[in-house]
Amino acid sequence: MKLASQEGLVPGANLEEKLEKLAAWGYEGVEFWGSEWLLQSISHVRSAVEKAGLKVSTICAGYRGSVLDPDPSVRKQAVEDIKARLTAAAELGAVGLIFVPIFGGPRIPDLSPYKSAVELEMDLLLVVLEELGKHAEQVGAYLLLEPLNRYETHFLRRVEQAVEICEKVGNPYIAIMADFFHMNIEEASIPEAIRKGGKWLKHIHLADSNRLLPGWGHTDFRSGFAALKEIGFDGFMALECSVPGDPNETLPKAAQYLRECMS
Ligand code: LER
Ligand code: MN
Repeated sequence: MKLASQEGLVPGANLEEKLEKLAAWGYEGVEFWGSEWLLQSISHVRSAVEKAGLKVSTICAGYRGSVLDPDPSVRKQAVEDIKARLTAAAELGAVGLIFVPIFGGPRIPDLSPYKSAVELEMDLLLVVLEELGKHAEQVGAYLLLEPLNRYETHFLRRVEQAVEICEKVGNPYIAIMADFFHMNIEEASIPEAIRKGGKWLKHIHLADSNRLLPGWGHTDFRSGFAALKEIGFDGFMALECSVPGDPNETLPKAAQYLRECMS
């Protein structure tokens, strides 16, 4: 298990300074937001990351549109943007692209008694994932389904549901990332959710119960990390949270705390 942080959490005048600090504090990877800037800066980012002795763990979202929108042009935009970010992830040597199927409520109408909005969304998602999975496989980067919590989505909230989707699609490049903050709200047991995620789990987001840095809330990271060890997870766990206090002190302290929880 390797520690990473989202780039936006790290203080510094430029990318090089941020990466240098992360490496000095004991982080091994960095996660980038999937911005247009990132897509235009592949070689700069690759050399800066290499120079710091880090790896790009993942690209987090950043695509426009939505694959579950009723407007075909909005869906097309999402599919094109997601493919571009999967390609960028492969070029950066990252594990893959983090993908949330839909934020908020349904946008597709309820057609019951034929099919409810959620049933229609699931049908549509499976078709879209087949196409995205082919691209992911071709470039060699995972598309990582991220379950959120009930306050952020009506749709995909538990790791077990994501496993069902992966099994239905049947392409190993459609996989899962689990976020401790969302699991803390939605899962009856975080270790059990991780065990169910098993081989499909390729990335982790770290935040405590209050979405502050790990160690500033009451989530039990030890039992979660023990379950990750049990399933043989050897990927990155990236910080995605608010950083209290002076990040120059609290980011290294969080890394130390997380290493203690892993041992
Ligand atoms: C949103 O709450 C979240 O956890 C992000 O990783 C989604 O891109
Ligand atoms: Mn997350």
